[in-house]
Amino acid sequence: MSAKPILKVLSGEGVWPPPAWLMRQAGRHLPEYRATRAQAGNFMSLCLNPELAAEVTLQPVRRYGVDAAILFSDILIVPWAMGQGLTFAEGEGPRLPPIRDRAGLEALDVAGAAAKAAPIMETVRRVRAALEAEHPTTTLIGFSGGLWTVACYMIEGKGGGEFKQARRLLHQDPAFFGEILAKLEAATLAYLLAQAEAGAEVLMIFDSWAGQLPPSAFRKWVIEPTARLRAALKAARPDIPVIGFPRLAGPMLVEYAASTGVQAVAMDTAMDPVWAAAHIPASLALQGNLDPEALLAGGEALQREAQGILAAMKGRPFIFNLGHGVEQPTPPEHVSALMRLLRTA
Ligand code: 1CP
Repeated sequence: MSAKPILKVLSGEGVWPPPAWLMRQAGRHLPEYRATRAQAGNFMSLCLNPELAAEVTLQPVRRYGVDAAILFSDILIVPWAMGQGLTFAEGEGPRLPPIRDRAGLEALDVAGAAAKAAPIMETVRRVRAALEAEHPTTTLIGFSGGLWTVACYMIEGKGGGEFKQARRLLHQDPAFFGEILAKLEAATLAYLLAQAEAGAEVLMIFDSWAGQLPPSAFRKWVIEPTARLRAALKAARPDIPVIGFPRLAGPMLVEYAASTGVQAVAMDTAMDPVWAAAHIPASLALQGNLDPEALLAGGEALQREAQGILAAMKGRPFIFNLGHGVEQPTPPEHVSALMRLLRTA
């Protein structure tokens, strides 16, 4: 049996107080992150610099003693590795040349993606070695985007909106949409397996825009591809648990949990943890779901919201987290206060 609390929870064991980590724990709320990012230049050069990316991955582990390190990278590295252009304009989020026709689809190079993603795997190796040496109970989480969510950016060319082009395309030309997803699926599977080979102990699938879809499309473009990905991962690496995050799935979370084969589902901020505890079988772990704004606010709001989640999750396998990423203006002392509260839960 593993001595790592997160691996225990993901094997179905209840651990209390629950282990904890935070989405976007490595990022702009940390002064040490801002310093390292300035050294790297821009966000992409930070992601592709194994020394600096490993450093920022480890920063929240050192500062807060969180139970997981999540690889510092981005879900859009996979389309980038397939040859789709990707830039992060300061303060504007990602920009990609949108795929709207066959030429865009055919330009995607699945076979070449592994070589381009090689620096990310070097980051994984470095982080894992550092954890084994200095933080032996901390789990290394690798990740990818969910296929639907990454396709949203590939088709739309940017974030920030409602992904209407992507949503239109899947209804208007499901065959073409399916071809984009098939290439993305092959590249994503190889990318996740490479992370596992390099030392990731858990894989998380971020389907941040799952909640944009009606139930029929949710089944076809979120549940089915996630189940295929999960089955293929399991065939190659039965030892690696998977956390699924179909953000804003609402009641579709139940079907997602039952049909994808993941070991844990991550609850978004809007999910009622009491409802989730009643509807998701206790054989699966839950993760989440403190409002990042309550963490930013701190004080009474933080204590109250965190206690409510703990009360709902007590007695089942659970990993404490946020319902979405840490907000940039969050004072690091609030994160430290949250960790103190959790350690004495
Ligand atoms: O300038 C900067 O520092 C860039 C900000 C940033 C960071 C810190 C981006 C751009 N990506 C990341 C890192 C990142 N992204 C991680 C690292 C590990 C950690 O959690 O600490 C992870 C897991 C992601 C995943 C990611 N990227 C998601 C899924 C999770 C979520 O937040 O919903 C999504 C949707 C993205 C796309 C993306 N990348 C970056 C931005 C600003 C966005 C969102 C764009 C939009 O609003 O649509």
